[in-house]
Amino acid sequence: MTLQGSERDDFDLQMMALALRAARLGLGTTAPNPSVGAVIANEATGEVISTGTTAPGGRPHAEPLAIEAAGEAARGKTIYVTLEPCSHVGRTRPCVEAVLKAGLSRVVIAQEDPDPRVSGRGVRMLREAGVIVRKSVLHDEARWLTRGHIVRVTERRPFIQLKLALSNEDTVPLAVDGKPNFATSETSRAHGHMLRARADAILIGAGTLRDDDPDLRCRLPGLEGRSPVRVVLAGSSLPDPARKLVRTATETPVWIMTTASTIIQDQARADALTKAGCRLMVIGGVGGEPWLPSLCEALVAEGITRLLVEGGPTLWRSFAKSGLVDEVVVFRAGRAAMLQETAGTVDDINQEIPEALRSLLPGLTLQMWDRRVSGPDEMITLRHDKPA
Ligand code: AOF
Ligand code: ZN
Repeated sequence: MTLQGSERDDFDLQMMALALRAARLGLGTTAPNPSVGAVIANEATGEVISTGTTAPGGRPHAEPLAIEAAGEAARGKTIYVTLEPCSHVGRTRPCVEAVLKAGLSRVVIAQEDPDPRVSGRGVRMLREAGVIVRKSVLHDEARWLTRGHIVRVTERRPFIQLKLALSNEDTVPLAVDGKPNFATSETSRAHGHMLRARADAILIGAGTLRDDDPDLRCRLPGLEGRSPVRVVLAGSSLPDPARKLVRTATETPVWIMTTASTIIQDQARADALTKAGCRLMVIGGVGGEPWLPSLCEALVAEGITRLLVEGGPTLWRSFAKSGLVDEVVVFRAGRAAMLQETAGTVDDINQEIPEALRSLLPGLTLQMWDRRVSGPDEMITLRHDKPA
């Protein structure tokens, strides 16, 4: 028995949803490669045979891992992949070759790979070899999940996610006596740490470094190894070497991005920071301030595909004004009770974007994507998506 028509479409959707879950597991671990998910399944029986996620560091790719796990059982079956299988010879043989060798008879993909080395060639090679290929299953979701890779290739910038924590009056909590003033709950902070785990790099401005003296590592139990590179954007002056971040630079990397003139002004401090294990990186500036497109270029050149911008307001505003924002995650302290119960859907009332975001993120047209309870707080995800 083989599934036909709408039954097969449903099965394809279910399997692609599973592949997307597999891909999500690798976010923040595969840069500069995208995290891809693959599932091998038997359409006739509905059995899931194996799954694969791009390995840490980006190789092996997802498909050969799923194929290896399936062994001979892959023959004649279907593979679901969140990105078109690659056709180029990289550090290993192309995934298309592995798919053909395994005898898979059908390939379902969510999206084509914009990498110029692939870009539709993977699909063509499979079809020429007689494999049935179905495209664009759960395309939009996959596109968002893989956005870091897409914008790296097409725009020379990483996926940019802003994280904001606001007090119950929707103001930015100020640091008190050099300690961050946490407005949001433990639950929201755990969510925040999850965002860190899924990022390749985390960025703060010099002001936040001075006022909060943050650590910026992922401290979720079991995910301590998932701390991203910590990047400080230092405008007019270099950070104080006594900061916590600098003192832990040999454990988790710290990159200080600044302009050439800022380094020249304080060469002694630049030397002290380098000696402490920080990496000083020169980026272009405009009117004495670092230029964000130059920061993006420097990050992409280092293989960063997903950037989490944690603070503070000056930095959020600069990113918003430059239109360099993909997603905004806002934690609003103590607001859970005000959230309308909508059984998982975002209704008209909940579509309203908090007024405070207008001044914090000027010029951005954001779309409400998700709104939920986070302990006593509210967690909102907004997206800034240009038409593809
Ligand atoms: C796949 N499956 O799991 C991933 C893919 O440097 P390489 O040789 O590893 O190739 C990297 C490119 O491969 C990357 O730019 C992207 O186009 C693709 N990633 N492809 O078939 C995977 N991660
Ligand atoms: Zn591949």
